[in-house]
Amino acid sequence: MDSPLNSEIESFFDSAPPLNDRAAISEKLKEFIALNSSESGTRRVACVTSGGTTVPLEQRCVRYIDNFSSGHRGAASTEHLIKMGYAVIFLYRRGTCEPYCSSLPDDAFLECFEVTEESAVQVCQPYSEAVKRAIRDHHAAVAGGLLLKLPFTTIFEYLQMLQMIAVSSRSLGPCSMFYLAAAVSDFYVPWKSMAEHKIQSGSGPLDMQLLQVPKMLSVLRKEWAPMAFCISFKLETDAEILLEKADMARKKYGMHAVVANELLSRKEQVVVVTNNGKIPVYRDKTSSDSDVEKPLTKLLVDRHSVYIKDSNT
Ligand code: PAZ
Repeated sequence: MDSPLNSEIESFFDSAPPLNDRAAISEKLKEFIALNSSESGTRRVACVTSGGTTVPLEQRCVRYIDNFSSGHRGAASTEHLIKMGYAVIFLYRRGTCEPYCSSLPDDAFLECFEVTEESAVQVCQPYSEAVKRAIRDHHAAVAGGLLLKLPFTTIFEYLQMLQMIAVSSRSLGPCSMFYLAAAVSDFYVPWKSMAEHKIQSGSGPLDMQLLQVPKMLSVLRKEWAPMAFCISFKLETDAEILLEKADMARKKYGMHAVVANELLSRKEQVVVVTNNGKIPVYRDKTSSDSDVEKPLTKLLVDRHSVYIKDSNT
């Protein structure tokens, strides 16, 4: 690793605070990958990233930079991928949407429950079917070894965990998919130059320089998981530049597809940008409980099938 980009990446990882539970995460990954690989046939495994990373401004963090991502895209896509036979490593921002929770009520958690005359706890009637279904589907996916949930908060945790997942899933070869829907911070404060204690407000305006987070997509493609099928997402607020930026990212980072979406319409339509065309994908508006993630994941799974077939010939 001696290019300027690689030395930026090295210095990002060198300066990152070590992951608290690295050994436990590594063990979980090892078990999950082993469970889904067998001599009779490896299951396809997708790493779905979801939600936004934070950028701490202080080591004993009181303040941080955040972004809008709700994690809905990642959570819904995970459910569809599992339905289509994938095992999913769900790398998600703590506190954002999780798979099988989207049909649960938005009401405060405690409003869904009541205490019976016999002092048992039960789910209030209007919610009971949705809660039962969510619990059943979630527990079946986890117990069946089809869903591994790994939470992150900061950009440091996210990138370290992504690297661990990519390197651990190398043995899956082309059966591995990266579906990178998380909104990843573009700028950060290096840990070593970060204030340890809460920044004081008495000394006038805050003057702080943020470094650019090195782009890890090309290193993911070339070094961490060179055989994996990789899909990244591109979000813009200006529809005029969206498709061009998505295509630039596809070429620059060697992605197999880039999903282009615009902030306000992202739940209704996206465009999948590939080397042989731009394919618009729409939510089925005739059904109120449909989502755009269903046709999107179907299309990408079909592309992944072709990729696996081509890799094996
Ligand atoms: O998490 P969400 O459902 O609210 O939004 C999904 C999304 C817009 C974060 C995702 O589709 C996406 O574009 N992620 C990459 C964002 C980026 O360009 O960094």
